[in-house]
Amino acid sequence: MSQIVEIKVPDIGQSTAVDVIDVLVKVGDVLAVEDPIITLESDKASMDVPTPYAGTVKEIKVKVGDKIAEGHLILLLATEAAIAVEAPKAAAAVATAKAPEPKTVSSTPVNEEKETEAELLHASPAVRRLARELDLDLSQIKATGPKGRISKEDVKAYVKNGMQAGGAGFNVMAAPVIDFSQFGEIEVSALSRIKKLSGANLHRNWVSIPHVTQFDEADISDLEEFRQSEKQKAEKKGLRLTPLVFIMKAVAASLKRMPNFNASLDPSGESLILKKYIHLGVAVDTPNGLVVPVVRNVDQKSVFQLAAELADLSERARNKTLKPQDMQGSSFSISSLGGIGGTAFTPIINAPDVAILGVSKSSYKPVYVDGSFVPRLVLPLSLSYDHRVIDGAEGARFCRQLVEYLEDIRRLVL
Ligand code: CAO
Repeated sequence: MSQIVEIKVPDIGQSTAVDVIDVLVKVGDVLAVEDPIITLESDKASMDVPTPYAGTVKEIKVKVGDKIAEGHLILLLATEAAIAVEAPKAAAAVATAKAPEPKTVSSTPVNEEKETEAELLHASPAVRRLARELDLDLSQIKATGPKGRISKEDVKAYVKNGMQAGGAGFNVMAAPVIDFSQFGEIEVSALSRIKKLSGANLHRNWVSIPHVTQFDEADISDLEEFRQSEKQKAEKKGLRLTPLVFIMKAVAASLKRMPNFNASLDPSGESLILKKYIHLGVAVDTPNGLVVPVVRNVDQKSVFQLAAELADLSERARNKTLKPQDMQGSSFSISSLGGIGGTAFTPIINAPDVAILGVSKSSYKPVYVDGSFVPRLVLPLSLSYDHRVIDGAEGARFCRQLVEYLEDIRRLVL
């Protein structure tokens, strides 16, 4: 006869709450005793929590991002009374938690070949996940942990050394360690997990890609008039029709005309991989840092569909419910600071894309038309591109193409 048991957080060796960084099981999974069910991460270490019973997962009571401590309910498990074994003692659980074995249960779709190869390497699920998120090959990372394990510090050191950029290390002077409290009162505030991850990616992209940023301006007075005329219709559908969705359509049309911008450089640096799909990464500002969800097949969608998807993705980015798949597969990115302000900026390319469009706030400017200055709404654009792939002239032409579409969106249907 089966019975429902509550699986709670065992003694994890610290009294304060720690982050749930991975939920390794889903409802319906059949578990054996000691199978890891969640990964926790404290300031010092990450650890897997194993199930003390065999059984079938009935209900999961935690999610990634929760902060939990000893005794917190993790999940409900249906067990056969006959096969339920005594829960491991707290100390045993701690021992397991301190030395988690590599495991393969994962909610993240991964390249199976890579994973099998990676399984042979010693690294905790949290370290594997970090490596996956940073798109690093574990086999390239030097392990310095006990028994040849790859630690988080090893991953960080690898990223810092810039070894993944074709072996081109950057030997810069280490930043000095300064005790700022000698100059006045200070407070130390930990960086969020997203900030740390995106920081490592941004750093890699900034140092490994030769960026050029091309600036341009589009007269969007007519577009704005059209947007205002459609705004109410959108509101009735519960949608916000911001300039961004029109910009996305104009970018998609420009990418079709200039496919080199919708591409990735082959890791060998020998060829360009041109993408037949147009998936746009859109940078979203969240309280925890920058995330870049991807809107797929932008060329095939209406501005209303794009507005709905953008609202959904940015909402999920802000309440931390985006899935890894939602942030994969971009072929070009847009970073819009138009809702905030500024006249121009130099966005960092979201590798493996080869270009990113920065959008600043439109404003009325005197524009010389037919012999006199008239007030026109002008939108500033900043296009950063990878100069290994794109020449300066192509960069300027792409901006001009985009401006033409934005200045007369009727061209989008041609
Ligand atoms: N010029 C003038 N006004 C603009 C504008 C522009 N370029 N872009 C947006 N606006 C207006 C919108 O129309 C809206 O006003 P109304 O409500 O009156 O229509 C207001 O500004 C706010 O827009 P928004 O920012 O909420 O919406 P969006 O569709 O433009 O952008 C999103 C959505 C998710 C991209 C945005 O909220 C965001 O997070 N931006 C920040 C991205 C970021 O951090 N980039 C930096 C990355 S590099 O470190």
